[in-house]
Order: sequence, then C-alpha cells, then structure tokens
Amino acid sequence: MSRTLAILKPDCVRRNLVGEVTARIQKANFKIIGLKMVRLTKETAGEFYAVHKERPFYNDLVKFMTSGACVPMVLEKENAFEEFRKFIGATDPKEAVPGTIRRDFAESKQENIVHGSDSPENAEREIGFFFSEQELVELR
Ligand code: 3AN
Repeated sequence: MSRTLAILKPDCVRRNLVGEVTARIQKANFKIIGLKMVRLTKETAGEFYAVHKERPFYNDLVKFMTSGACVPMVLEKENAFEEFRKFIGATDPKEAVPGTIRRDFAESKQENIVHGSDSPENAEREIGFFFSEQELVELR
C-alpha cells in the first residue's frame, strides 16, 4: 500500500462537485485516510507550488488556488500516485482520456478540478504539508 495527496481545487468546490468527484474516487477503490477543507493563502500556495515559481503560469496558479476553499485528501492504494494520476487524466482536459476526472469535469489547464502528487517522494512531502500523522486514520 502507498499513499498520495489529492486536492479538490477551488473550481471543484465552487461548482459543487466535491461529492461527485469524491464518490468517483471511492468507487475507484482509493481509500480516503485523511480529509479536510482549507483556504490557502498566497504564502501557503506559493510554498506548495514552489517548484513552479519560474513558470509563466505561476502567478495565475497561486491566484486560482487561493480563490476559494480546497479539499485536500490523503488516498491509499497500491501504486497510489501512479494510479491516481491515471485516474485524473492529463493536465490539459482536452488531452485527458475519456472517463478521467479532468476530461469529464475540467474546463482548462489551470482550472482542472484536482491535483495529484507526481511521485512517491512528492506525495509524502505534500501529505505532510496538509496533514499530521495523527490526522490520518487507519482503516484496516
Ligand atoms: P499536474 O497538476 O497535472 O501535475 P503540473 O504539476 O505541471 O500539472 O502543474 C500544476 C498546476 O499548474 C496544474 N494542475 C494546473 O492547475 C497549472 N498549470 C500547469 N500547466 C499550466 C499551463 N500551461 N497553463 C496554466 N496552468 C497550468
């Protein structure tokens, strides 16, 4: 079993898709072992996306991620990060495979509904960013 971090982004929350997307995550057999709702600040969003600091879309990304509530969750599954990246689809919803979350719900490369960690190392770092170990529930 491994863990990954998902974030339901402000577009997901604003469009009242939290329930629908969460249901699909659970139907795909990802176990939710931590979940909360947070509002990121310019500082916390900047820290989370520090790797993208030099990218042309960085300022807009921070603006978007701080524009409303986010729902981070910790998911457990075998090969969690890879499986979840497949499940959500490509960054650009137009390129995402039919049946993936981004293809079905996302409106643009920026407003793409959900984040998924892109490596086991980043998953652990990102989980630690939002959750203490105490907040993660053992479900077995
Ligand atoms: P992913 O979320 O698929 O891992 P990253 O890590 O390359 O994509 O980018 C992080 C976030 O930055 C994306 N989820 C998206 O919101 C935004 N982003 C990435 N590429 C672009 C782009 N070309 N234009 C606008 N926003 C982008």
